[in-house]
Amino acid sequence: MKFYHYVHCPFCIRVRMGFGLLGIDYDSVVLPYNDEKTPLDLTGKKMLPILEISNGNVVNESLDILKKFDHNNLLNWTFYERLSVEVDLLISKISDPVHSLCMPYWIWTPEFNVESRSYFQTKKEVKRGPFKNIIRNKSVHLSALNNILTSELENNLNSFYKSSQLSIVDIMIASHLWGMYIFPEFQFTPKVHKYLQSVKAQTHFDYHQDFWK
Ligand SMILES: N[C@@H](CCC(=O)N[C@@H](CS)C(=O)NCC(=O)O)C(=O)O
Repeated sequence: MKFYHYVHCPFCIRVRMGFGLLGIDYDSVVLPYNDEKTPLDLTGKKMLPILEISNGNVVNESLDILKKFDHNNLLNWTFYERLSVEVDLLISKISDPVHSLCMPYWIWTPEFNVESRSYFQTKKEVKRGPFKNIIRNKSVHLSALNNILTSELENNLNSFYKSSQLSIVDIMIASHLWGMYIFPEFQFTPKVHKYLQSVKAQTHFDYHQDFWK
């Protein structure tokens, strides 16, 4: 199976974490962000992650990919279904400041080259404004994020989110938060850091796995 992904993309990280937990092997293909042809040829959409199971058999939604392989319900999908409204809202509240803060830094990691960096920046600045202004206003995004983490995540951690066992919900939360490890002036609280590191350990996640190839 070929797994097409972007290293920084939280939805792609979701699948990497899920596959790690489920013990699913795949060929990792990191696409340059400016490669429009490969995803369009595979699915008709410029959106990753994409899993190509066999020729013509492709899946292109992170949760659909994982559901397809979680035959023993190790990720506890019913738990997510029960909490989906609050979890989706939490993810959207987390993802907004995280994306704003991390995008200007993601582009300097080895995943990007001159062309893909410029493509990414131009595309994202349409929605969010110039990256340099985002960083100038970083305190707004940092306090929004800290607020959510303290008031809506930390107090709901019972080892994992509202549970003593890891579920797909934790993979969704951790994959969205992971980007903040790249942000120079930010530190997770010890409790949230410990939580993220437990998710990492259980899912055998290695953010940098494709950088050293
Ligand atoms: N609902 C999708 C969302 C995937 C998604 O938003 N992917 C982004 C990267 S984080 C993407 O491919 N964007 C392409 C672009 O903006 O050019 C999923 O869960 O897989």
